Amino acid sequence: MSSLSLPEAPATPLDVERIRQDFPILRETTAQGTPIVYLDNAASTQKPRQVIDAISGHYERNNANVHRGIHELSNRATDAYDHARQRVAALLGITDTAELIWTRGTTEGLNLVAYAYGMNNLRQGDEILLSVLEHHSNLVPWQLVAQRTGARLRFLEIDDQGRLDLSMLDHLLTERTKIVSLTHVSNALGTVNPIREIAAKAKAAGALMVVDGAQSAPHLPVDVPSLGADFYAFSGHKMCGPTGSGGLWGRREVLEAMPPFHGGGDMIEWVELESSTYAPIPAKFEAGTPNVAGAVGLGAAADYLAGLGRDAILAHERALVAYAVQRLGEIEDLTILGPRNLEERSGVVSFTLADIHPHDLATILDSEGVAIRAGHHCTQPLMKCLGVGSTARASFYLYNTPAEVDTLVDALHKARGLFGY
Ligand code: C6P
Repeated sequence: MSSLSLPEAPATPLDVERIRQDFPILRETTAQGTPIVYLDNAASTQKPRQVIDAISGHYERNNANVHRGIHELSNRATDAYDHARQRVAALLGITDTAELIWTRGTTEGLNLVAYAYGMNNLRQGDEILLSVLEHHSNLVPWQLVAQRTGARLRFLEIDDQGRLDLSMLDHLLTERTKIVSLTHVSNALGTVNPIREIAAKAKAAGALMVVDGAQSAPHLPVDVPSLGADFYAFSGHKMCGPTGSGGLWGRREVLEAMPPFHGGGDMIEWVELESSTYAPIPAKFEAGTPNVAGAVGLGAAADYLAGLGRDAILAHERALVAYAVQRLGEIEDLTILGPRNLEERSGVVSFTLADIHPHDLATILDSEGVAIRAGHHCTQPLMKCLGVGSTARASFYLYNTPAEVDTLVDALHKARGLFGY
């Protein structure tokens, strides 16, 4: 068995065995009684007891609509809702909490910017600079803006390790560039982009900088305002929070100058039959009854991550990825995509194994209790660039262990055998 000759497990600053006790779902097994090894964290992370309790506690003790009622429960719900915003803002280094707008996740945050800003400010001849690394959520909204306004989409390309070709910035960033919208971390390859450096160049060119933070907020100790961008979108469910929760940070001046995205209750100051004035930010962008329990759960998730320590989480993931890359490297015919320098990647390891279709690999791994994602990862243009239809992707988080990496590797050896390699 490979366990006889395993490399030494990496040192981690986290007490992972204790942390795992916080996550009830990690005790789940398959129908055959095999422990489930959850390595699909880039898609969605699991939730600790603290988050689950915060949500059920909200419904058990504080549930009512917010900002409307003058009664005990509405006041409690409003306090919890506002407190959650402060907790999430604190985690991300946001000092002006009005700059943090609740959304359903990254997709909604990026659409908010595309519609409320892009549709209203761009015109024929303007350019939007994206990259071939982008998730569909940071492509399709801009395609819609371009189709409607006549703006043109331009793209940064990547090198053979999936890193952005920053030399292209010199000729792609011009006075025509009105928006630069890039992912901080690639969900398909794990590449960490030098956002601060790019944002500085975008600003110098007079463009607005938008950051897709879906894969950075959960994993990196991000201090959002200091990235130098104008917008940063993230998803709660990828950082121990509930599905349907998330946020968009925007620079106050830009948010105040922008028209609303959705119209309805709670986002107004005064309404006449023919026109309205709007509430100050963030309410201006939060029409309708919000996802109060989602915000409360995300607030609890922010406290949980802050309690573990953002640097410690990153160090743990880095150690785990280094171990995974080393162990996966032992498997013949396995190719790891993305940056070779581990400092340039996050907790995502995308790979192909011989000519086994990634969906077949994922199915065999699933029969061994190992959950990975296989497919195009909502990055079809990137897959085309890489010359692959799809990849298999293992993605790690704060509760994963080196032993789980070993289980992944054993399952891949088994898959290889089943395919006659
Ligand atoms: N990526 C993955 O398995 P939502 O769905 O709104 O929470 O996040 C969208 C999104 C945007 N940008 C990046 C970089 C992302 O990784 C994601 C979500 C998941 O990779 C689901 S496709």
